[in-house]
Amino acid sequence: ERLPGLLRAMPKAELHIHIEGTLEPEMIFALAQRNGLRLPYASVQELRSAYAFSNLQSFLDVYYAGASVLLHEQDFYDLARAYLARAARDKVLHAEIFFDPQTHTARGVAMETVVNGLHRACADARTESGISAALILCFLRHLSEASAFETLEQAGPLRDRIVGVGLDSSEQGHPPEKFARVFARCRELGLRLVAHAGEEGPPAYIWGALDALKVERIDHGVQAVHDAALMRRLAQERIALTVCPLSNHRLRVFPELAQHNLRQLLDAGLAATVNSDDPAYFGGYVNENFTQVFAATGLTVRHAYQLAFNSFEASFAGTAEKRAWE
Ligand code: ES4
Ligand code: ZN
Repeated sequence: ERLPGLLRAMPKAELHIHIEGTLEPEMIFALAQRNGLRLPYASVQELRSAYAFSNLQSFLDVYYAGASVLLHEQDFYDLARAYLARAARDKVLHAEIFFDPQTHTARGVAMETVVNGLHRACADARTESGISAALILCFLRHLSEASAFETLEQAGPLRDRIVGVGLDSSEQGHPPEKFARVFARCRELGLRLVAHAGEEGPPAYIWGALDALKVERIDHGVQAVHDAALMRRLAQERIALTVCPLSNHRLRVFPELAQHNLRQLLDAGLAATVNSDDPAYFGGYVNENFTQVFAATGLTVRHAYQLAFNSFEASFAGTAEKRAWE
């Protein structure tokens, strides 16, 4: 079968990747040692065995605990360099990287420590391997509107190092409307807007992300298939969905990968893309997401081409970069 080879060799953009979700167990142990921290796990294998999730929240608890080994600018730099090197091997030409500043500032790590480390990694990776990368600041939706505004304030001096903002963490019970005023302010600042919606939450949260937050892309969005009017709107406006098949499988959104609805989304004319979300926790980087979802659901070469095209079209790269990829 030549399809897996095509999927791996195909140029692509990755638009849904949490940098804290690329923290491999080995790096958690290495950073804990470097920073003089004690972990509640005796070994890499013991830590990995905690990666058996039943839903989004059961994952987030482990993910935030893992991120607590990140303290210094060099830690964020090393993390992002490792991801970008790994992504380049998967033929990722462009990556838009989410980061969660509130999980770090809550531990006393300064906003500029986080952003400067990540930004320097993006700049060096660009010079050394040609991969382009941009940073998207995500607000944690389980925290308050006031905390999001405070976070935006802290990022003010670093505005030029961020392409946009997103919304992540526990979805259920935290509808997009909670952050309408924060996103309106971000829009005034010229930031690009995305939000996680319809991962576990209902189609109403996707409507809310579009209408209350005015986002340009929906992260996940797989629950849209339960609302025909929403499907028509997403197709008509070419609102991209950044779909993460292995994440959806590991978090039991689809108990079997063969049940994944990526094909249904594409065949309805939606601008779906394939991404890795938190690859250190979900068992694979972007090419693994492509090869496994294609094998499980019978997608074709035409779908592969469409997904790669969608990823570049939906990216926030400049028009000069987009021309260079044609
Ligand atoms: C996340 Cl899979 C997922 N969903 C929501 N928020 C997140 N943060 C990191 N991974
Ligand atoms: Zn995500």
